[in-house]
Amino acid sequence: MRSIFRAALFRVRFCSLYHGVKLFSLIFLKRKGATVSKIELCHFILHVKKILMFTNILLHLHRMFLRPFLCQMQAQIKIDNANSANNTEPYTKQYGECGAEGEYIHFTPEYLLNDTFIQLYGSRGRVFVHEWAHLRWGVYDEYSEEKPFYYSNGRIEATRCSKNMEGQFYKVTAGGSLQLCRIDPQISLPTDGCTFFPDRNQITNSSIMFLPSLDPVTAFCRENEHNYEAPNMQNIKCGNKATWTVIFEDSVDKDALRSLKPPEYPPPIPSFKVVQRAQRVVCLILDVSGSMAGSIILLQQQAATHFLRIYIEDQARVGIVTFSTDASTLRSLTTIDSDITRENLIKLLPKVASGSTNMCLGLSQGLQVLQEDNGDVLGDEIIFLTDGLATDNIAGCAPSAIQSDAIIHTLAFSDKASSALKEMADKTGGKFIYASDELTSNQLMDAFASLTLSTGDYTKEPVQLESVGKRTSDWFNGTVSVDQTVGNKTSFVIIYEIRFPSVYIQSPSGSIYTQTSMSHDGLLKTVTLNIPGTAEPGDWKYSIQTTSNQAFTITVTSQASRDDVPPIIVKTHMNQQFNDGSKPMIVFAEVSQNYRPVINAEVWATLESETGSVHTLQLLDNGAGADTFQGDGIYSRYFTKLVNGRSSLKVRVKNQDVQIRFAASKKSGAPYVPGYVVNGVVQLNPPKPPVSEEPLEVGSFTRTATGESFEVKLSSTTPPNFPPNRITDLSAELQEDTVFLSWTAPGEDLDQGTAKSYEIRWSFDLDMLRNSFSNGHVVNTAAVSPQEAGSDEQHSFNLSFPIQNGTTLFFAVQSEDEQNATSETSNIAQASKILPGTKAPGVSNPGMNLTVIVISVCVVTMVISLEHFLKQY
Ligand SMILES: [Ca+2]
Ligand SMILES: [Ca+2]
Ligand SMILES: [Ca+2]
Repeated sequence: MRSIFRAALFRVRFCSLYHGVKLFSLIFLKRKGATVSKIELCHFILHVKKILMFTNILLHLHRMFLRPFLCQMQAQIKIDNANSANNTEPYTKQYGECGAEGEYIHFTPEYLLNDTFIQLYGSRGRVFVHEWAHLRWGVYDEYSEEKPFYYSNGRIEATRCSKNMEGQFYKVTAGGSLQLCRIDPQISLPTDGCTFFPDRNQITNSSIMFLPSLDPVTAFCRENEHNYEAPNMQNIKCGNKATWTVIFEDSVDKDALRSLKPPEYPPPIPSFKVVQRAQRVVCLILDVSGSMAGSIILLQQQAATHFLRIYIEDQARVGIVTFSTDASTLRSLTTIDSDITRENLIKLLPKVASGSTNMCLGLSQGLQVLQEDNGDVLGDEIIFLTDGLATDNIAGCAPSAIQSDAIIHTLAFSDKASSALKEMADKTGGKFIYASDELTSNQLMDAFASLTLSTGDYTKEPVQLESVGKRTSDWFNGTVSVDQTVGNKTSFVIIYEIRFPSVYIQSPSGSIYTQTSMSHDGLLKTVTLNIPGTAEPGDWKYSIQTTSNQAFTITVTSQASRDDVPPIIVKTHMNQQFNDGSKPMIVFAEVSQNYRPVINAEVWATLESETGSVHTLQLLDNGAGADTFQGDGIYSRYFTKLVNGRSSLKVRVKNQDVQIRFAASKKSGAPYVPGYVVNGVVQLNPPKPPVSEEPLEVGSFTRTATGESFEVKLSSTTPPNFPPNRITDLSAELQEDTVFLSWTAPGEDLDQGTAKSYEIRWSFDLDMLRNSFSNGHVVNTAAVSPQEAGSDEQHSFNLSFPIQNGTTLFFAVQSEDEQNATSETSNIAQASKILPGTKAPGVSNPGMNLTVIVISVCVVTMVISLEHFLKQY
C-alpha cells in the first residue's frame, strides 16, 4: 500500500470543493484499482449550494481556481503515509501571512480509510472544508492546544469561536473516567488536561475553523459572532479579524467572492481526469547560439552532465535538442537504463556555439521529441536553457508551447532573458531559474538540481549536501557533514576554471582520497569522486589546492542510506515571485524528514541579484516576525533589501554541535474531538491517537537548496522603507499590581535591525485597543529601548491604581523606526487578576443535575448570549 499512496499525491485543478465525498470515494477507487499514480481533478468549477453530503454550508464559490498544479511535488492535497506510524491527523501546512494561501493539505491513507477517525475529527467532508479554508484562504485555527482556556469578564472560557458555543469542562483520567478540572492558582486557569466538551446541540452554527465536526456547525465565524478575545492563532495572525472577513477581504478569492452571483442549479457534475505518469519524459533544449560561446557553453555542458549523471532517474526517458540558427535533435527519447546510456548522452552534449538564437525552433523541435513515445506531451518536461537573447519572436510562439500541456522549466543565463521564459514556466507548472554565469556562484549546477520533480519518494532521489564556490590562489577547504539519513551514491564534483588542482578528500575516520581515486575530465574541467557503498557518516573534509588564481566549485550529492528512512530535505521559496516594493518579501525554507519538522538547524539564505548584489539572511524558526510558528521546521525571514531585477535564491542548512530535534508536525488542522455533551452527559470519544515522537539520531548534517528566481520592479526610485514588523507574540501576566509583558523584538525594517521605540497601551476593552490603539491608556516606555530584532523583550510596570480582583486587562504594542514609520498593532495580550483562593465568579454547572459525574466549581458551562446570536442565513 505504501507505494501506491506514496505516489498518490494528486492535485486539484481548476476545482473547488464540491462533493468532497466524491473526491474521497475516488481515492478509494484508486487504491482498489492500484494502478493510478496521480489523480487530477479537472473541470470542477463550482458554485456550491451544498458542499459535501452532510453540511449545508453556503459557500458560493466559482471561478476560483486559477493556478494549475502540474506536478506531484507541488500537489496541494497530498495523500501519503504519516510521518510516524501513529500520527494520522489531517493537517494543512500553512505558514504564510493571514489570508495567504497555504502549502498543502496532508491526509494519510489511514485517515481516509479507517472510519473510526470520523468520530475523532468529524466527517471527511467537514474536515476537508476546514483544511481547505487553511489552504486556500489563509485563515487559522480558532481552537488552541497551547491556550485552551482564557479568562473573560470573571469567567473561565474555552478558547473557541463563536463564544456562543456551549459545553462543559472535565479532565479525562488515564483510566478514561471524567474528573473535575482543577484551577492552577498561578494562572487562575484550569490545569493541564482539562478539556472543553461541546454540547452536541448548539444554538450557534459557527465555526468551521473551531469545530467542523459538530453537526450544527455550518458556517465560518463572522464579525458579529467572532470571539475577539480567544487566544487562538486566528486572532494572533489576523489581528482579531473574523475568518469570514479574512476570506472576503484578504484571501486570494476576495474579488471572485465579491462579484459572486447565486449559483445555477443543479451545480455541474464534477468530472475527474486521472493521469498516470509511468516515468519521467524530459527533453533538454540547449542554446548553442554564438552568444553562448566560450565559458557559458562549458557551464551548460558541466551542469547538464551533472544532471544526466546524478539527477535524472533510472527508467526516465531523455531527449536532447539544440538550437541556434536552426534546431536539431541530438538524441531522440532514450530510456535511462544504465550508466553507459547516461555517458552516451553526456558525450552528445554540445561543446561549441555559433549562429543566431531561434528559440521558437528549439521549442517546437523539443515538443516533437516529446511526442515520440506516445504521441503527446501531456506531463512531459522541457528543460529550456538559454542566454536569453532571442533572435526570433519567442513571445509569439510561447502561447502554443504553454497550450501544449508540457511542463516547461526555463533556465536563463542573462538578465536580458525574455519575460516569455518566465511566463512559460509559470503557466505550465515549471520553474524559472535565473543563473548567473559567475562560476563561483555554482548557480547553473544548482538550477539543474532543483528541477527534479519529486515522485514523493525521497529515498530514491538525490539530495544536495553542499554547493559552494570560491576564487583563490592557494587553498579552498571545507567540511560536509554526512548524516545518518544519507550516504548512498555520494559524489563530490569539483569544477575548476583554468588548471587541474590538487584535491584531497578525507573521510570522518581519516581515510584520504586523492586524485588516484577520482576521475578527471580535462575538457569538462571536472574532478569527480564517487564514494563506493554507503559513505561513512560524519564530517568529510575537502582541500583543494591551486597555485594559480582561479575559481572552483564543489557540489556534493548523496542519497538515502536506507530505503525505509527518507532523508532530511530542504525546500525554499519566496512568498511571491514578483514584487513592486509596496510589500516586503518573505524567504521560507522548510527543513523536514518524512514530513517531520527538523528544528534547531542553522539556515542561511543567499539572495543574489543579476547585478551582482548579494544579501545573506539567517532564517529563523522563532515564531516572530515573518515566522508564523515556532518550532515547525519552517524557517522564515523578511527580505527587505529589494534590488531591481531578477534574483536567485539559495539556502544552506547546517546543524553542528546542536541537538537536532524533530517536532510534532501538526500546526493547522481540524481538531481532535474528545467527546460531546449529550443531554447533559459527556459521551467520550476514544483517546486521541498518540503521536510518536521517537527521535531519529542523525548526527550533523548539511544541505543546500535552490528556489525559484524572483523579480523586483520598484515602482519608486527610492528604495522602500519598511516599518518594524507586527509583534505577534506579546504576552501579559499580572502579579499583584505589577504587569509583566514579554515579546520578541521587531527590527528597524520588519524583522531586521533595531527599532527606535515602542508604544505600549492598555485598556479594559479589547475592541477599543484593536480599533483605536491611540485611545488606549499609554504606558511609560521611556526606559525601554528596543533590542535587536529577535531578542526577548520584557517590560514590567505598575498601573497607577490597585487592580481589582477579577479584572482583565488588555495590552498591545506598536513599534516605530528611525523614519517614524509605525508598525501594525501587535496581537492583543490579556492578563487577569484573580486572587488565589477566590472562587472564580461565573463558574457554574447546570449539568450537575443531569449527570452522575461529580461536579466542582471549575466545571463551566458556556453562557448563551442570545442577543449576540445572529443567524448566518
Ligand atoms: Ca510524450
Ligand atoms: Ca517556523
Ligand atoms: Ca525601517
